[in-house]
This record gives sequence, C-alpha cells and structure tokens, in this order.
Amino acid sequence: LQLENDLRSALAKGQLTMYYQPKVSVSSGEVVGMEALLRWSHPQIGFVSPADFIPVAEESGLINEIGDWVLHQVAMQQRIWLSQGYRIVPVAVNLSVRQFGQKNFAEKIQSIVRNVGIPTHFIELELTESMLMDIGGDSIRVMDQLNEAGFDLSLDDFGTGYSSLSRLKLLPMKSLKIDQSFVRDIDTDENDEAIVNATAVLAHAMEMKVIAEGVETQAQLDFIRDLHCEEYQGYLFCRPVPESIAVTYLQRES
Ligand code: G
Ligand code: G
Ligand code: MN
Ligand code: NA
Repeated sequence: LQLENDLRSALAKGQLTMYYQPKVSVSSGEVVGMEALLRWSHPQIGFVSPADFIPVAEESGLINEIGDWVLHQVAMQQRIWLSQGYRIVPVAVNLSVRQFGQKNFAEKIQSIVRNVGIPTHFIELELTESMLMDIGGDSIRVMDQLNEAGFDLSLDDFGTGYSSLSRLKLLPMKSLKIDQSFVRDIDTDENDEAIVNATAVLAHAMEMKVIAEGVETQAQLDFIRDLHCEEYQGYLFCRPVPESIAVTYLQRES
C-alpha cells in the first residue's frame, strides 16, 4: 500500500523516466526500432522494476494515468528526435490489460499522439497474449481501430500465454515477439530451438515479422538468424538505456 501511495506521487515528483532498448535487424545489424521501458527511481528504495510496480498500478487503476504519461513522453521524445534531424524509427510502447480495456482507448491514444504533432506510425504498441485472453471478443475490434489509426501492433511475450491458433490468425499484428525464455537456451536445448522454429514458421505464414527477445550471445544470434527471425533485442547489442544514450543509436537524416 505504501508502494501504491508512493507511485501515486511518483509522476508528479518526476521519479519516472523512460528507457529505450534498440531493436536490431538480424540481416543488416541496423537499428530499426526501439522499445520504451518505464523506470522508477524511488527516493528510499532506489530502483523499482516495472515488473513489481506495474501490477500495483494495474490493481489501483493508476495504470491509466501512467499509461497516458508514457505515451505522451514517448511521442514527445520522437518529436524532439525528429526536430533534431534524426531518422525516426518506430518506438514501441507496452500496454497493460486495464489500459487497453478502457472505454474509447483507441480514440484517446490517437489524440495524445496527434496533440504532440507526430504521425501515429512513429509509435508501435506491444500487447501480450495473456491480456488478449483477459479482454475477450472486444479486443479484436479495438486492435482493428488502432491499426486503422496507423499504429503498428506487436504481440509481446509470445509463447507464455495461451492464445489459440484460431484466434491468432484473427489478430491484426504486424509482428510477433518470441519470449526470452525460449531464446535463453536455444543453442543447447533442442526443444527451445524447435519452439522458436515453429513459431517463426507460423508467424511468417500469417505475414507477421518475428522479433527474438533477450539475445545475449553471438551463439543465440546465430541460431535465430538460421531460424529466419527478422529482428532481435537483447544485451548482446544494448541494454535498455536512457534517452541520452539511445540517441547515439539513431542515424542523422542526410
Ligand atoms: O524493462 P523490464 O525492464 O524490466 O520490464 C519489465 C516488465 O515491465 C516487462 O514485462 C515490460 O513489458 C513491462 N513494462 C515496462 N515498461 C512498461 C510500460 O511503460 N507500461 C507497461 N504496461 N508495462 C511496462
Ligand atoms: O515483457 P517485455 O518483453 O516487454 O519486457 C522486456 C524485458 O526484457 C525488460 O525487462 C528488459 O529489460 C528485459 N531484457 C531486454 N533484453 C534482455 C536480455 O538480453 N536479457 C535479459 N535477461 N533481459 C532482457
Ligand atoms: Mn515488451
Ligand atoms: Na516481451
């Protein structure tokens, strides 16, 4: 409960910041996108992981306010990078169940992004399998709305939820992110290799791009390349970093 109260004031006190982790093309090695990851620096506890405070935010309903702030923050960052002459890559924002389930969510985030004055295709949205299960039938309609508004959608943590394949084919996703738990031992565990292989084949058949998460070693990268994953994220290339470092991975518009 203390955490909830602290979180309530964290926004106002400027304790939340966005970090960014590059998404890299497997074939060219170029940075082709980024994922925005929220960070909370608590005055007493120190760094608190979003894995710990996002559930608190969900529980208390604070997630809607925080979610709006994250979107606004990322949109503003893109506007700044654009004005500084950088070539823009899409930045992905993680959504949580409760946020996505809000009334008029698609309209709301469109207006946040439009008010900042950037195109919606500068922002990508990551949704997890499990949140789609929780929301039910209406979620596809909201996804279609977001898609039509120009946001690319990405299915996060794939393989950890229980989405049925019949449902998967209905989803208007541009990409699928293979959870890091399948990547970790890919070079030693044949089951993981088979799972990543099957997932990539499935995703490609549904015309989705495949992103491998949690790539930490060259051996893992070699495996996911052989399995035709298009992009990867992970410590091998770069950890999530503050804006001042993230910007060094962007190209200048010539
Ligand atoms: O960055 P890692 O850095 O520790 O993130 C931990 C978890 O928190 C991940 O599941 C990630 O998707 C989630 N997360 C990070 N930032 C955000 C955010 O801005 N909003 C939501 N809803 N989840 C986030
Ligand atoms: O759940 P989601 O995929 O949105 O969150 C991504 C999480 O993975 C974040 O916590 C991020 O900090 C973490 N992460 C990113 N790259 C790596 C990596 O190479 N290894 C590990 N162990 N975690 C990573
Ligand atoms: Mn994510
Ligand atoms: Na993920």
